[in-house]
Amino acid sequence: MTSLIPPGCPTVLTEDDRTGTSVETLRRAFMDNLFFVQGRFPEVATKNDHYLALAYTVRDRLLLRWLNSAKTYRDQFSRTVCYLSAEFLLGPHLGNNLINLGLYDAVAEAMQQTGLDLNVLLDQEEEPGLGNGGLGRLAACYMDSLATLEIPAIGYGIRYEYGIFDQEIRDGWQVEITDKWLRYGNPWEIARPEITLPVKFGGSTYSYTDDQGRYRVVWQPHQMVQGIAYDTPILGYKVNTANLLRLWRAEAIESFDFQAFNTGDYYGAVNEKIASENITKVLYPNDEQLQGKELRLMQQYFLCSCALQDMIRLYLQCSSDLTRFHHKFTVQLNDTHPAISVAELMRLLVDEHLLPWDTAWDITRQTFAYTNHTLLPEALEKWPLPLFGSLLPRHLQIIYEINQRFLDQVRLAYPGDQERLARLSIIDESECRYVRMANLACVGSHAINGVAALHSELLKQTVLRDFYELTPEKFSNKTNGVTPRRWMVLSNPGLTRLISNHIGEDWIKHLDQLRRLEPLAEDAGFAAEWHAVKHKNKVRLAEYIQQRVGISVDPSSIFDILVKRIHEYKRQHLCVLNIITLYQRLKDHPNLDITPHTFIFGGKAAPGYYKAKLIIKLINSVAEVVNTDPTVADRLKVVFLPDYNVTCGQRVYPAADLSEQISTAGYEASGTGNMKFALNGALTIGTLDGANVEIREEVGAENFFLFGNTVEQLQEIWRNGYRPWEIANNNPMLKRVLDLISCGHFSHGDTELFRPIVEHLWQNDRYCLLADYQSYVDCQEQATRLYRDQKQWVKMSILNVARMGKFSSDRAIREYCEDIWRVQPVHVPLADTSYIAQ
Ligand code: 7GP
Repeated sequence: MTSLIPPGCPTVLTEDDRTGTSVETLRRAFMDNLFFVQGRFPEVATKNDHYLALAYTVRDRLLLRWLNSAKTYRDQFSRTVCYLSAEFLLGPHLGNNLINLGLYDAVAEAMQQTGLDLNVLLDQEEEPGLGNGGLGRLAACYMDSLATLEIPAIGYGIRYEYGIFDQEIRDGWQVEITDKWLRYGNPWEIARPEITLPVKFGGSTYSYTDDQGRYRVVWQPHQMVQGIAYDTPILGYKVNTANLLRLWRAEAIESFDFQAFNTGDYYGAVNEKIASENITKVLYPNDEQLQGKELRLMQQYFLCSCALQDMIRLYLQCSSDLTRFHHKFTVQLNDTHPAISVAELMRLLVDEHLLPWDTAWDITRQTFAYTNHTLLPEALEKWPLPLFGSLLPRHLQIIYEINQRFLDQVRLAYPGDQERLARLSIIDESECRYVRMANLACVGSHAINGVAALHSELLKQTVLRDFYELTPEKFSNKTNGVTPRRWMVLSNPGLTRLISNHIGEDWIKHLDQLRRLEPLAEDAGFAAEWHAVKHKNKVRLAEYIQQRVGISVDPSSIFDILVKRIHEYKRQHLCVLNIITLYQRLKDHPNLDITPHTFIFGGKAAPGYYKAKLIIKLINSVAEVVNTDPTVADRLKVVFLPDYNVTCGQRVYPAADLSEQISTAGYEASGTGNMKFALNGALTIGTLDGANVEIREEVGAENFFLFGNTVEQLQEIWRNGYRPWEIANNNPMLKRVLDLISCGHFSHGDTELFRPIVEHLWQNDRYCLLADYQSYVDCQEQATRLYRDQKQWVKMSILNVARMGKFSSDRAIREYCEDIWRVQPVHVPLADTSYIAQ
């Protein structure tokens, strides 16, 4: 067994204040940290002091596991997964770490003995919002599963000083506020100022032949910055494995400052420093839309260069033979944001470590694998050649070389097929010239995957078709999953307790075990408890809504929830069309007997995405009218929860009855919110899009509210010439709904405000809302009618949860490990702590 204990040390376990787990030890450690770390005595300590003292208490227990993991991996030179991602949307650490350490109840008790409420302390944590949405949150779920499955892994990312903006709603509009998440410090990270790596930008290259006759290229940069590592331990669930999340911050290189300073240009020096540090200042708040900004490319390259240099540094600590680099590391590219890695690894191996091109190329291709997360053409990254070449001149040369060799192979495979050659080329030669990052990722990887079965199929048929035809063996599907630790155990303790009382706790690590709930779907007593848990969660959300936005909602109404980034393809406005339809019906028939209905929305719009912001305004405008109309008499309520983030998700998923997954078929790559809802007992109303298809397969068609056109049907509609205006003119209710928006009913008479939305629906309707409208309204009606039969509803809810086992991120990670990464678990023994205690 690996041990941190030197030979000869006594091996008696003692409960010490940094590692012990009894209530008494935890309480004492907390007081100790309050005093000696926070420098406070109890009478003057603030909530934040309490939170930090507790965070440090928990961190000590993490560090023990982290050091043991690091030591084990180093001793064994373990094969390691590196997950490269521009985003990690982690959510708050404290609660999750308590769950994974198995210390939640003990700590709650220790706090209570100190006169504190753990929930209040949990609420103090600023969440690290280092991501936009699905892609960043997936990275966080995968880090949790990697550690839980005892897979050696490092997550490499960027330590943005400002994460995703905080959203405020003023007069119904989104207002963005900078997210100063580091303001009160971050107890979960450890700065590693001794791990700094240089990153170059700009300048030019020259070549020469060295004294051994080798062709060498030297890159003389215009600017240099350094990346500083900040490490956060990511602990698995009830294992000793704690993996590393290493985020990089950019800083000016000291010597550069001094140079300018010595020549008297003090302000110039400071400016240089500021420019360097800007690289990691802020997360780009665009979701699924490319913003071709130079600073963004700098961020991407900065991350990749730091990560790859760090891997090589770690490798060389144990071996000098870089030709086996890919045996030690396997690197997953989380979409194309880190795709520049392909050229950077080539540069490092060829220019700096003097490997022959072919050897380096072999290593590179065997190192990388690429996950695609979207089919939206506006999200496919491409960089204008002049921008790329001025920032990364050496990489452009390398990409040309890669491309030339690649296209030679294509020519052999498809003689004379110039069009195919142009489509496969890494360089887009049409009009302006661009570097296509998806092409670079495909050429430089040994594996390529989509994130749900349908998405992976569509990838092969559309955006990556030529690559699929060329190298079909590289392609596979890895349907997304979510971690049941954060998304059930932490956020829904009531449901967790109920499930565990009946089938034990194994399901938390083996989510398939939820199947054992199936027989209980017929058990009246169990169903009553199930219903009670949901109701309690709804009461809690209702209280939060009241406190946050001042709207009172009835917990016995159906909670129908749509939370995700705001995007036209996700069709929040389709949900609004249904709300207005219901409203219109009530106006027509004030005594209509409808199921009381609470619609809850949440989500951020990219700050530059005007239509998405207008959709938020529309939701809030409709809410204002509907919530106060006496005819409605509280039977319909519409709520927009501001600042939807991980923390808010944890409140929302457990309280949902109906989960809205209503994107246009073929546009949502997978979705993961759909999984979080269903795992918390919500039924889904959805289209055959992304992972909805597989969720429906698993839970059974009879337990899923399906509506809308399929991908094939939509293709047919467009082929025949889609005419949304005909649909509207032929559907009196739909026409009235659209007219009601247009005539200013929800905008105090302003007939211009929502024109961009309504006009687009009439004339173009790219996302086919009108084509799916009637089917959606009918399906909504069917769902809300069924909700009145609570017995049936609860049964369907139980069956949904029982059959959702597939959607654990543990399953997804196992598939990546077997098919792509070829990596095995490494058990981490917990070294005796008496050595540390002495
Ligand atoms: C999202 C997809 O929209 C979502 O369907 C999927 O579940 C998630 O990734 C995780 O795979 N995509 C993004 O968040 C994104 O930014 C652009 O994609 C690259």
